[in-house]
Formats: sequence, structure tokens, C-alpha cells
Amino acid sequence: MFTHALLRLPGENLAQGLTQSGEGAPDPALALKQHRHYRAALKAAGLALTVLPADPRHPDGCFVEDTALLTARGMILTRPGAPSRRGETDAIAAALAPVFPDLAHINAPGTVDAGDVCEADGHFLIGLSARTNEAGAAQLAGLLSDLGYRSDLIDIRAIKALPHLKSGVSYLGDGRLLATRDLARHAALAAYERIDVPDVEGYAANALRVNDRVLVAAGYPATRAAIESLGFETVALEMSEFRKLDGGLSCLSLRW
Ligand code: CIR
Repeated sequence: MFTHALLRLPGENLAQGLTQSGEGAPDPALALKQHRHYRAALKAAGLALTVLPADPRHPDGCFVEDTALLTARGMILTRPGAPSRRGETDAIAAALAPVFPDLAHINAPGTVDAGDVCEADGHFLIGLSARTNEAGAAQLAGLLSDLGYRSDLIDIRAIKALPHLKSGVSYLGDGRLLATRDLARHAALAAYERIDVPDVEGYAANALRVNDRVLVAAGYPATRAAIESLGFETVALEMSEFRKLDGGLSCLSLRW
């Protein structure tokens, strides 16, 4: 069960955020509205929210998930792969210090975006990506091992449609993974029941289980139906403005 989440509001300069989507500039006012609905969905799922103000120095700052990996046994502060995002971790570390006092770090030359890390009940899938490098992934695997966790690497560097591992895979609990077809066949996923996301609905592979429900991006009916057929209540949220910056549902919060 999650009880809390940490978020950061999208700022006026959101359109200066990094993107490879080619989908145009996000509208900050609409992003704020979509973020409000996202916060309401987390609250309705039972979470108490801590919401940080936007930081004009970090136009990508609302994608808080990349800055820290929260586990039941401790927190690992990342070192984001994009230099423009490195400073985002300070405010997150400060906000989480009272909750996770024993902080581990990824150190240079390692880089990790925690959006490349998918936990499936204590098994961590670590994506090697344009943001998470080999040194960072090795450090992370070592830190997770120290905490008693198992991890596997998945190299997504050749899959241009996936900016981060979790853009293509989400753990729904009870051994079930929602995954794009690119990822579903990877050996590290073999032990799981896979729910395939059709190629035309790739963005919907980033879904977010929060307690008894699953948040899904609006506009992807086949994926939503597949999740509902597992017995979940789903909550569909408009994500257009965050999608323009390659961000998904999980990226907008850290949950514990
Ligand atoms: C970035 O490129 O870093 C941001 N525009 C989006 C980050 C989204 N995070 C994620 O998928 N984990």
C-alpha cells in the first residue's frame, strides 16, 4: 500500500523541457490543469500529497520520478543523465530526508534516471538508456544488492521509441507486467505474466498502479480494457502536455 506521494508543479517555462517526441510545445496552463487532475486521482487512491512549487531553473522538474528510487528498504538519490536535470535532486533529497534518512547516491561518472527502473516486488529491472549509463546501472545494482534486492539490466538504447525503460513497462502487481512488444520478449521479463500493449498504443505502457486502482493515459482503449479485464478499476487521465515532453504518468510522482 502506498500512503504518500511527492510531486512538483509544472512551471511556466515547461516548454523549455527536454523532448524527442516532436509533438510540439506543451501549454503550461493546460499542463497545470492535467497535473491537478493527476493529483486528485492520487488523493482519491488514498495518498497524502507533498507538492513542491515549480522551480524555474528546472523546466523538467515536474518529472520527479527520475530523481530518486524509493524502495521499502531505503532511498537512492539518482544522478540524472541530462546535465540540465542534475540540480533537480537537491529539493527532492531535502523533501524526502525526514522520511528516508539513510540516503544512498549515484556518483559520477554514473548516471541514472529512476524512470529507467521498474520494481516488481523486490526485483528491479534497470534500463540502460540514453540517460542511465553502464556505470550508473552498475552502481545502482550494487546498492540494490546491498539492500537485499535482485536486479536485471535491460538495454533499451537501440529502442528509440522508449526514452526511459518505464515508458515501455509497468508493474501491476501479482506477477503481472504491462509491456510494449519490444520489451515483452526480454528474458528478464520471462518470469512474469505479460500484458502486451499494442504498438499503436505504446504510450499507454506507462500506467501507474496506486493501491486498488490503475491510472492510465486517456485515449488508449485497448490497453485500458486489458487492464480492466484483470479486475482493476482504472482512472483515465489526459496527459497530452506531458507526453509532448516524453513524460508519462509514473514520472509525475514519487510514491511510498
Ligand atoms: C526528460 O526528457 O527528461 C523529460 N522531458 C521527461 C522525463 C520523463 N521521465 C520519465 O519518463 N521517467
